[in-house]
Amino acid sequence: MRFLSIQSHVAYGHVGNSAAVFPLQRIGHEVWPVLTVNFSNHTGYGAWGGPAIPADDVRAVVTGIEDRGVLGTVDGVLSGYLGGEEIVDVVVDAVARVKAANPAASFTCDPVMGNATSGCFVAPTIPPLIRERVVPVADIITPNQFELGFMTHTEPDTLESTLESADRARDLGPRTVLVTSVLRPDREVLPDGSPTIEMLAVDDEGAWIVQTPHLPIKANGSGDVTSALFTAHYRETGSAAVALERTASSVFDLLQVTIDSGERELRIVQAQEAFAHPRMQFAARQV
Ligand code: PXL
Repeated sequence: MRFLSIQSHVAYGHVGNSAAVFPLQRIGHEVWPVLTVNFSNHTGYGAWGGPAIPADDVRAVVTGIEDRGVLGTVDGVLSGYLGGEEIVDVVVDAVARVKAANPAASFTCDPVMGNATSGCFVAPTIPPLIRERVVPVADIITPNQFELGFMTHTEPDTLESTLESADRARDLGPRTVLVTSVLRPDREVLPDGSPTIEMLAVDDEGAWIVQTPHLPIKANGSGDVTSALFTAHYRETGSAAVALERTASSVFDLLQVTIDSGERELRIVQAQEAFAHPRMQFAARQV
């Protein structure tokens, strides 16, 4: 498949396209990265060099691709962290242009706003724009539990309330919702005492959940890899359950490789086998 991926680029480390592109390529997909920022490193360091790309320049890249006559061959558009309000328009416009050329193309929006630990870490103007302008034109959204709550004005915590919030999110437009980090108050503890975390996928066919050990790592970019892999596997197989299992398997092993390395940045290259041949060590259960 071919993906048009409108996301950040960082020279050092792995977030945005610098996290999502290689895993997609490693599992056999063509990716056309459209860069929204060209930073030295992710913003989690508190300081960085390099420019945000002006919205008109980002748009010009999409127009240039359109002028080659190839937009209709795009199977999926991906978006992630939106650095500014003007980028929202560029993404929405790019999706409209791709869909005009190929109505079967999908749009996956990772509605990056923040998380339960850090709260909202994007400009306060961004979340309402995501909710009102971007999510309604998305086919697939990949919020964490915090973002799901913001989007739906709910406070998902139990399995039941998270499923309900996912349905509210589907009322906004997208047919498929992947909730990337479900931390239920009554989540299971594994026999060895380790905590668990879950991912939940809901589409027209039903809802599935997959549980993995909750690894002690906060890695910027892991959500970007998750959203990209889920989209690719989901589009390829049409099965939310299979996409969930493959994605959980790959991302868990990526995080484990990263922890074992002692490095701060995701070990995207070193973990490539986990993308190419996921071990499928976690089974999805229908809920
Ligand atoms: O992972 C999302 C992301 C995207 N782009 C930039 C970031 C981050 C997260 O830190 O800093 C520039």
